[in-house]
Amino acid sequence: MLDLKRRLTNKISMTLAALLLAAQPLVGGLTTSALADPGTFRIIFRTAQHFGDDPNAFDGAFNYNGEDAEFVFDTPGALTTWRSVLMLQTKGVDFSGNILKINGVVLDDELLTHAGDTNSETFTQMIIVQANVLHANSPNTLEIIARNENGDAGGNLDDFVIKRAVIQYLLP
Ligand SMILES: [Ca+2]
Ligand SMILES: [Ca+2]
Ligand SMILES: [Ca+2]
Repeated sequence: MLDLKRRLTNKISMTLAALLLAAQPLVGGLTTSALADPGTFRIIFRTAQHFGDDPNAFDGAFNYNGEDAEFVFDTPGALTTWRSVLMLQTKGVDFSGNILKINGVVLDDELLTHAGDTNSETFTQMIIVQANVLHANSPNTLEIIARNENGDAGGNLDDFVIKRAVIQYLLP
């Protein structure tokens, strides 16, 4: 168990390191060096959250939110005129129309489908958050909404789990 925890921690560290490298093209084209732009991150939540319409879809193993939930997080001093990156670990996403919003704005990137509810695969996804979405001086909200196969509310909603949510953003 400890070993698993350590491996997960290593995985996250590696993801962050890879992301720092990957973030450089985001600020490419500036005359100043991308390396001079500091960044930081916030953990939005770290306890696995279940969204959907079937409380027993994962044997009740995760915190069940029903159709949707909203999470509040701060990004103090964020350079909000730049894009940021939301990282999510997901499980059981098999419909493509689920919705992610930050501060009421629907994110361009959607949750990627990768495996059904009975598959134990966990998938790490990086999502670009558009510029001018984050708040530097007041709390942000991340809203996660489960949708059915047609991308609508009601009926058989996709049941899925988000195990962690982390946002990485630039500082001035
Ligand atoms: Ca709810
Ligand atoms: Ca369902
Ligand atoms: Ca599902």
